[in-house]
Amino acid sequence: MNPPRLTVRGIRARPVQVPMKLPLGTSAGTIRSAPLLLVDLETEEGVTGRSYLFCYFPAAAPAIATLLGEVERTVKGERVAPEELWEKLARRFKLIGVQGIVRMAMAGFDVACWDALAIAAEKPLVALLGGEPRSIPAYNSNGLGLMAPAAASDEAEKLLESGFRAVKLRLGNTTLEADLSALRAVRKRLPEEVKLMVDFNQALSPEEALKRGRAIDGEGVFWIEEPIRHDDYRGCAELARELATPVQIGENFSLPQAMAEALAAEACDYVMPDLERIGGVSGWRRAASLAEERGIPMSSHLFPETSAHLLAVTPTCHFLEYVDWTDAILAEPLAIVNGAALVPDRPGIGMIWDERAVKRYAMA
Ligand code: SMN
Ligand code: MG
Repeated sequence: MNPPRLTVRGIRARPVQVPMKLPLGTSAGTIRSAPLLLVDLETEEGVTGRSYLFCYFPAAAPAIATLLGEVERTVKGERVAPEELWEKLARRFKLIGVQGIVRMAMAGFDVACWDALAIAAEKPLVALLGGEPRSIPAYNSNGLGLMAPAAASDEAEKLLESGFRAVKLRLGNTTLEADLSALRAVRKRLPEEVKLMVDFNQALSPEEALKRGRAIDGEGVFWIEEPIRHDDYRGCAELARELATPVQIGENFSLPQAMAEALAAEACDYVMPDLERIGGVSGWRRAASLAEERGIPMSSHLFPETSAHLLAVTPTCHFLEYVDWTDAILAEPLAIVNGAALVPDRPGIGMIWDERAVKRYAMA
């Protein structure tokens, strides 16, 4: 890798709230529109790097934008060298802690740095990282929240329309019986070869998770995601040992260190780091090495545009989580063909904002 020389000029952060076609009902609450923070890294050389953050709550977007102001003050005039700038920012934020929304702001800046470097090199990000554009198996993670069995099975069938061969159902209803009815209705409606993942979003106690997990074993589920508190690695390890269905965790790994601890505890069968929590492209690359060392299949959480490039150079690449939330604000949204995401052969990550849409969805 011989990245071109670029200098940080400034960072622009714009909060938008993009409507979601299907609401996402999780055991921890329902999300009906996506609060995003669009990040533009401007360089003295005229190249702009882009990324976005998913803020979960609208109120978090302006808070993260404020933190990006502090990032800008810390790195203005510096050479765009993402790993070195991560270290510099980690020193700047040591007292408050590189966690939560501070870490998200740092990750958003890191991803924009990598995008700028790839654009300046006139290569897709995947090529800057030593790979080449290819297609990545994806599952459709839109919708399919907590809902009654009949509605869930109708929605699951619709999710296959664009050629997907895998979907994810959210569970964690008040009773095991309700979870089983939703699961069975969806499983019955889907062709046998279609993979069905389930996600509890940390809803269960370890005892309840063992009980529900055992009931789910044998129901044709591809993975059980976050059944219990995300950082109870001992509890996760027991579930991974006891259950026949693979246990998936990782969207809440905070930086590669947390993933290293989880893997050392044998907390899961699969991992799915999240770009803004693992530490951007720089954090992802370290996470991918950890997964490779242990031979653990690695998927992504949200951010399908950047994750597609990263999974293409991840040795244990498993599944891309596909959500369509950015379709409305991107000039060229991520393409899905036969249930796989196509890594675009454009410079950088390949995200150009549709400025009219950005204006339309600007947060009040
Ligand atoms: C999820 C929950 C909340 C927001 C986005 C995504 C979910 C997932 O855990 O894995 O898709
Ligand atoms: Mg999840």
